[in-house]
Amino acid sequence: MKASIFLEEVKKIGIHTITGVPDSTLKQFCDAVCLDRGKEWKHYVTANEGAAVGLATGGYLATGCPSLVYLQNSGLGNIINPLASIANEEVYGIPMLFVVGWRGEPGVKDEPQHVYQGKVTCELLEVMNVPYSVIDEMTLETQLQEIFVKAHRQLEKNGQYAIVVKKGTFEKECSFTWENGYKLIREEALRTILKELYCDSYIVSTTGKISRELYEQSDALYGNHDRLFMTVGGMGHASMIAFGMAQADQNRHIVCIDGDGAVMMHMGALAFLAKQSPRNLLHIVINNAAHESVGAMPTGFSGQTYSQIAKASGYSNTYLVQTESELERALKDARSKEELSMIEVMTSLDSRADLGRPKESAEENRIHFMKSYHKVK
Ligand SMILES: Cc1ncc(C[n+]2csc(CCOP(=O)(O)OP(=O)(O)O)c2C)c(N)n1
Repeated sequence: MKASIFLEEVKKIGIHTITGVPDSTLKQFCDAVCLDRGKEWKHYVTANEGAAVGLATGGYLATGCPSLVYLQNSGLGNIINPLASIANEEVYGIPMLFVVGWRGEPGVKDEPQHVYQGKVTCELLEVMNVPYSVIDEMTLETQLQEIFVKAHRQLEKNGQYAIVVKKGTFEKECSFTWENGYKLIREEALRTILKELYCDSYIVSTTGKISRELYEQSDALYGNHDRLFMTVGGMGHASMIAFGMAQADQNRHIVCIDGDGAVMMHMGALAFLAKQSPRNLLHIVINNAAHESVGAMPTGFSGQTYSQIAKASGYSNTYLVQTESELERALKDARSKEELSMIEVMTSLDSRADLGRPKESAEENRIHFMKSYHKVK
């Protein structure tokens, strides 16, 4: 299906605002919205999916028009609270259309973080009182029109409706590409970080390609990845996992390797970490100004730097680096200081087409990580 045809239907039911967090299943849809050749949409990439529900609520209060909120099904967790306690018909009754990318659909092989989430996706919508239809590459235009008739009816009753999108539904029609102007390649920066820190630290890494690149690079450099805990799901929570470890044993050095989109998703963690100021935690943010792992859509960030925000929040040391040698210097300096530090590394949008995925299950990764952590105690 062409995203442009889908968007025509969206327009017909009186939606002018599109907001959400990108997803690889919705890549073609997101590209079409970003390109917006007809300048038809108000489009906002929010910090997290719950924030998009907030935006849609305000938009409705001001205009009487519903908005479209797009998300990967992992974002359902982030929307549940505002959906149940603001938008639901038993509360304010705020109409909105959800477009949900379905990762982990039962019977379709997918990554471990998507399996359970995929299984409960439709049940979650049912329990949240959101009627839905599922579309895939076989869905005909006439069937889509019928779905939009149902959605429109539901929105007119001040309810919500969801269109659940299976993998491969949207065909490639146009491609939104851009450059952020930075030269350092993320995977090379990660290799430098591992060389400097892997042997005497434990690493908690964020969702997406950062973890996949760290996995391959630690294997290439050290023949194992036992000191790496990959936060494959729970986007935005890696720094709190790292803090949980750091506070439990102050004699261990913990490194969180985060992405800019992930930091933004739960940015309150920065203020919390600054207040706690663990001396044994180094927070590294790989900033490419995009959700690169799911198609490189720019984040909604203002252009201030995360290191500025960390500094203002109360981190003891912050560094902003753009080159390999600046990164090496910052790593050495931060490691010598034993105070809560953030190193923000500006990187390009490049990644390898042949990048692999972890070979063992998430549970096996957790077991190996804990064994390596407890063995040397
Ligand atoms: C709650 C939630 N929403 C959306 C996603 C889909 N997702 C996976 S990785 C990713 C992008 C991460 O961006 P960033 O942290 O900047 O790292 P980058 O991919 O740019 O290295 C997104 C949006 C997700 N996993 N979880």
